[in-house]
Amino acid sequence: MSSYKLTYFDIDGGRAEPIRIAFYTAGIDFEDNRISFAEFGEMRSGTRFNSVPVLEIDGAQVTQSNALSRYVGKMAGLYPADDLQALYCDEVLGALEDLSHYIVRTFGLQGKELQQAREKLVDGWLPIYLRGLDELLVRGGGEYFADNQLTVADLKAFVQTRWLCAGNLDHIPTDIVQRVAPGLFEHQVRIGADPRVAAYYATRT
Ligand SMILES: N[C@@H](CCC(=O)N[C@@H](CS)C(=O)NCC(=O)O)C(=O)O
Repeated sequence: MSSYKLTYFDIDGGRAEPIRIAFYTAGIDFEDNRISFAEFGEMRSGTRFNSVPVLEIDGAQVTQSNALSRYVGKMAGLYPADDLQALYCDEVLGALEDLSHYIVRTFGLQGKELQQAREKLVDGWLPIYLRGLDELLVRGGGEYFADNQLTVADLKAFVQTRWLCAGNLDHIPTDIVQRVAPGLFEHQVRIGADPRVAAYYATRT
């Protein structure tokens, strides 16, 4: 049995969250190494791409959150065996990653500059991605993005839309998902209530 150590920020969200939920669902023990931003600063240059999450498998570092979600997702039964359904799942993972990049680009901005950058997102990339994801959900049958069952694509969408709704991002209205992509908002509520996801969060309280 391999040993797993997942290093990421000490937040219940972000790029590592679907990986954590997938490990939990698979019933696989892993070291959930939660670090502070200061600790990340100290270890940053020791990571392969100066970023987290990093998964150490028997001591060897592997990076790239979507690849890690797929890897652990397969062990958890949260990744489609069918190639077309896997493609659908990957499309969602990739789109969500692109959307993260647009949002993260506004980090570090202050005052008017931040407001303008965020308003531009609200009028531009955010509705484009939210509507697109809503359409992909319809393609999947309305409940899940792929495979007619919970996959890591649902987990990543849940984590990201919950973040958008949480009110932590100044100048991004907390009702944007509900307003622009109602199906995606309902999906967030449904995935949060999934017994596997709810059981994971019960361990966090
Ligand atoms: N493509 C990478 C992106 C990783 C990434 O950008 N991680 C952020 C945290 S969520 C990070 O470590 N940023 C540090 C930095 O940019 O200095 C992945 O999906 O894992």
